[in-house]
Amino acid sequence: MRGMRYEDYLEESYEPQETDLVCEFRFEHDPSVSFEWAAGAIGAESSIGTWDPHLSTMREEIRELGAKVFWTDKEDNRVKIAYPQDLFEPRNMPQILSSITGNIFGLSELTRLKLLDVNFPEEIINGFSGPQLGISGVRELTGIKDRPLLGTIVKPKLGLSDEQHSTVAYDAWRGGVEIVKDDENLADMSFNRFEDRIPKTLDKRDEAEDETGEKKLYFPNITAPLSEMKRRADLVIDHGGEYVMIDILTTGWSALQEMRDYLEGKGIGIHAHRAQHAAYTRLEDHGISMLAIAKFARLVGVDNLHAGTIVGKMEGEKQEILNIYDSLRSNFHDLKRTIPVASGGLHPGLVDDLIDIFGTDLVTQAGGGIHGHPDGTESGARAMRQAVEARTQGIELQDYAEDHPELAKALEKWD
Ligand code: CAP
Ligand code: MG
Repeated sequence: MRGMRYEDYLEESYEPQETDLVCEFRFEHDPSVSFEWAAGAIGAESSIGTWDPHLSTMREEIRELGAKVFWTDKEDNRVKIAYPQDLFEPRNMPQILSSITGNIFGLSELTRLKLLDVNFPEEIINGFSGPQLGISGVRELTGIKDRPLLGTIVKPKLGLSDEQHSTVAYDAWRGGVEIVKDDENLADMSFNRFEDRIPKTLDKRDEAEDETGEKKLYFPNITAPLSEMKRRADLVIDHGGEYVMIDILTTGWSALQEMRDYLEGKGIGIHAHRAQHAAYTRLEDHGISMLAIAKFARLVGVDNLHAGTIVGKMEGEKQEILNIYDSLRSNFHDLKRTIPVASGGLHPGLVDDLIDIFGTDLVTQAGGGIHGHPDGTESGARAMRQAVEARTQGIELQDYAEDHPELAKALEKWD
């Protein structure tokens, strides 16, 4: 039987089938190998191949399972690769990612490799649950139809006691945000026990709802080993919570998938924090794009996903972030839509820019930009709400600030 060299995985006459999973990669290679060798190596090592072309165990029918590098752009070192869906176990995101984001990133001659984009065949899409609430569900839950949802992260991110934490949350809700969330590294701490924080903060949510007549949401961070996450989710549900927050990259895809299944039918939303993403996404020429990660996350089933701000403190290229927002919010098969979350360095003075750039289907979160208000959390939340009101009524922020002192002070400090 013919051997299968890396170059044999190039098949530019191949037309991808509807049953193929298709990935786009960009790469750089060592001068000791050709473009074709390197492109083929990506296809081979992410599907059925290895370095020795002459495997005594190879069978003619197995060759068909090989990935096909069907499109190449030598100028830009980009390739598109089609993978037959039989290479993948449906409903097994870790297995899929062990293939298309696995060994290939470490091949010696591939000096750089970035997974830019991925498109799944219908059978794989249909195997996953997708978001349980989606954008329509979270809008229904909050009753807010046509403006961005407003949220805050309790700050300082670590150090407050459970009592202090719940008071900060209460102040923010009273001031006018709908959502209060824990920070990504807040779990069950010696100074702030999960079991104490949850009932206290959810009680404060109830109080704030009674006082304001508005629906309020708390996103407790349940990030932990899997069995513990389930226990913490149960605790949240038992105390009347409607959402949990998970750091989806540090807990991992298996845990996320299991949690999504665990919450099925319970109507509980998942707020996905993407802490660690920049270790994969930040380098332009190596890693996994945030667009690809967003697609994995929506498929598995997160309702809210941190997706970048363009105007805030976190790095991110404008067009790339817009593509991520589009992807999360697009109508796609039967999957519900995931609401993108803009977070990091935001404050009331940036609300106009955010709506100009992203429209209204997003969550706008501000931590420092609310708790850093000169008059405290409640005023900070009020200022944020006023900024959105101004925009909704078509009034310039500065004009609206004339008779809204909280907004005026926020603009004075940050704008
Ligand atoms: C924001 C934040 C968010 C990051 C996430 C923080 O706080 O709580 O976790 O912005 O970034 O800890 O930095 P501030 P991303 O509002 O005080 O900046 O959404 O890019 O993953
Ligand atoms: Mg944070």
